[in-house]
Amino acid sequence: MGKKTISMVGVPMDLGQSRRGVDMGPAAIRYAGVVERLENLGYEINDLGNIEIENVGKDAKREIRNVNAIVEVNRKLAHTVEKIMEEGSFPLVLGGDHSIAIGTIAGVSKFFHQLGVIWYDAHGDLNTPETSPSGNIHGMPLATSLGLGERDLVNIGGYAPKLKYENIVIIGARSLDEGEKDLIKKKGIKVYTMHEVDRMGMSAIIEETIAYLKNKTDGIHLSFDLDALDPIYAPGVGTPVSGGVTFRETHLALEMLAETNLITSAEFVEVNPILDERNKTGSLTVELIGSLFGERIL
Ligand code: 4U7
Ligand code: MN
Ligand code: MN
Ligand code: MN
Repeated sequence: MGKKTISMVGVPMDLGQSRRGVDMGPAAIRYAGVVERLENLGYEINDLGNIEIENVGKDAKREIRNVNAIVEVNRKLAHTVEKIMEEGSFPLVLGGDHSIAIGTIAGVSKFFHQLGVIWYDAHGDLNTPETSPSGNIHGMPLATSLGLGERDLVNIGGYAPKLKYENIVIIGARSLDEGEKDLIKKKGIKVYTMHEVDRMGMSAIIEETIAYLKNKTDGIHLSFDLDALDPIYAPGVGTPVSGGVTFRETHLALEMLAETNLITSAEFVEVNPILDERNKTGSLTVELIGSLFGERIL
C-alpha cells in the first residue's frame, strides 16, 4: 500500500439479496477491531461511518429486486468514494451485500483509464437481469461495471462501462450460472476457479494475476467477497458454497498483494453476523484486512 491514510466507509445494505443480516456486516467488522488493527500497522484511519440507507420499502419486481433503492445507495457510495480518492486517501469499503461494488467501482474508476479488478469470490457476479436465476442484484455487480444490464445501475456516476473485460481477474469461483459461463467464454475473462486453485496453488495464481494486470492497468481494485473462503472458515455469509479457498491460501494471497503495492482500493463484503458463529467471519475479515495492508508474521 502506497498511502498511509485509509478512509473507511460502511454500507449497511442487504437489499441486493434475499437473506437478512448482511446489513450488520460493517458493525461486525468494526466490532472485531478493524480500526485498531490498521492503526497498529501505522496507518491513519479516517472512519467516515456508514452510508445512510433510507427506509425504502422493498420493491418486488422479481427480475431485478429493489433496483431503485440500490441505485440510490450506490450513487451515494460512488460520490463518497470519489471524494476519498480526491483527497488522496485509500478507500476501504465495508459491506453490505456485494451490489455495493457497483458504487465503489463507479467512484474509483473515474481516476483510472485502465482500472484493474481482482474479484475474489465463490461466484462470478456476472449475471444480468436476463440471465439471473434469482433476480438478486448482488449476483450482478461485475456485469454491471462492465456495462451490462439495467441502465440505471450501469450508468451510475454518469458514465459506462467502468471496466474492460481484459482488466478483470476472478479468483475462487465454484458456482457459475449458465449465462455467466457463456459470457466468460465469449469475452475470454480471466478466471481462476477452485480447479485452478487446487492445481496451481494460490502463490502461482497471484503471481500470474499480477503479471496479467500490472502493465496494462493504472490502478487495481480488490473486491473481496467473504464467501470465496470455505464456509468452515467463513460461516457468516449469505450464499455459502462448499469446497472453497482456505484461510491460509487467502492469507497468502493478500500478503502477496500487499507486497506488490499495486492495490489502490478495496472492499470486503457479504459478512452476515446473523448467520455467523461468534463473529468468526467478522474477525476473519479483520485478520485478512491486516494482511492486505502489510501485516506480516515476522
Ligand atoms: B455474491 C447467484 F444464482 N449466482 O445470481 C445469483 F447462484 O455477491 C448467486 O457473490 C449470486 O454473494 C451470489 O443469484 C452473489 C445464484
Ligand atoms: Mn459470492
Ligand atoms: Mn459476490
Ligand atoms: Mn495475519
